[in-house]
Amino acid sequence: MAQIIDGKGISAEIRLKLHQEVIDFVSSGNPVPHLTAVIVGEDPASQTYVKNKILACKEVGISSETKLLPASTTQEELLQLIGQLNRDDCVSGVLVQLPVPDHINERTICNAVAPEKDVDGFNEINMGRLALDMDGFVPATPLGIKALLEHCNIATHGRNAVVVGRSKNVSLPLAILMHSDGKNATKALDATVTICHRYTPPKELAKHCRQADIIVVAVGKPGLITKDMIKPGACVIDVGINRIKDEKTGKHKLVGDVDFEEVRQVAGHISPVPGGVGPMTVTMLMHNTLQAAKKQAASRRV
Ligand code: NAD
Ligand code: L34
Repeated sequence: MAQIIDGKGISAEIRLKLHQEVIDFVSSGNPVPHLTAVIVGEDPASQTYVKNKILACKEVGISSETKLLPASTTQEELLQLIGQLNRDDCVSGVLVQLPVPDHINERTICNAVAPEKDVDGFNEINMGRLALDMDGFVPATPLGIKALLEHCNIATHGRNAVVVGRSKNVSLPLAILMHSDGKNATKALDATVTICHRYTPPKELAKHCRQADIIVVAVGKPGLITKDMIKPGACVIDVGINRIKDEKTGKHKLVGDVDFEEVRQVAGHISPVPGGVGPMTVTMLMHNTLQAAKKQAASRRV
């Protein structure tokens, strides 16, 4: 039976350390780090995720604000707000929760956040820096997955990894972080990485997965990864979040993309949903916000 990776517990440990770091930073005369989250529209999942981020800010001593904008907000209005937040010295980090409504261009919005406040790491500058092994903000979900692997002492150097999904916000930065050189600034994982996506035929997906020592799945399809696709002892990280109706109870529940009950019988490690990658995403956002505040304080001193 696989060891279950306790993302919630590991998050709590990291948050305790971050809290102490924030206390030390502030008691050396620096302003309290501040995160501003922007939500456009009324997506219920976005409300839950941002609520979790605001609660985490309280836990680690970061001040925060959520700007709730109506779905009718124009792209121009959103860009104006981002401009204001970029210029506001009291704001250390800015994030625009995705998705944004269809009439707003997601890329234009991500690129408008100042790179030094881009705690999501979605701006083209930070994505470019990650791709080039340079220091910058790394997106929170990939950073959280790396922290889980490290915390559980999962060997990655020279190992085979499969990333299922090719999204620009999760899978691509994760694949970069997994294959890049551990000796460079991003302290990456040195694995051999295969990326599978919607056009990977199911038989090929199964074949690639069976070769993998580490499988990370970020698709949004419950039950996509089954027991027969797993090399015995492999580490399986489930990023997917799906809200489904439980046939037995009739209630709604959260599941990932991995058939958890089956796969845990063969895997060496497995992360659950909920309580796996989700809390780590929130925790790594706290890490990035503190780093942003520290870098801004240092650049004001010179
Ligand atoms: P996305 O939703 O933008 O895209 C889905 C990806 O899955 C695409 O790249 C597509 O090519 C791939 N795909 C579709 N069908 C496939 C198939 N049959 N086989 C292989 N690949 C297939 O991706 P995303 O934004 O990375 O989100 C993926 C999932 O992860 C969603 O369920 C999302 O809610 C969840 N998510 C969770 C966290 C977290 O912190 N836990 C963070 C971000 C996203
Ligand atoms: N800009 N948009 C921006 N940045 C992000 O980093 C995100 N993401 C994804 C959606 N849009 C974004 C998140 O924050 C997904 N995501 C996220 C954040 C938190 C959780 C899951 C995804 C989370 O807290 N998950 C809990 C369960 C939450 C629930 O009850 O629904 C878990 O245990 O998995």
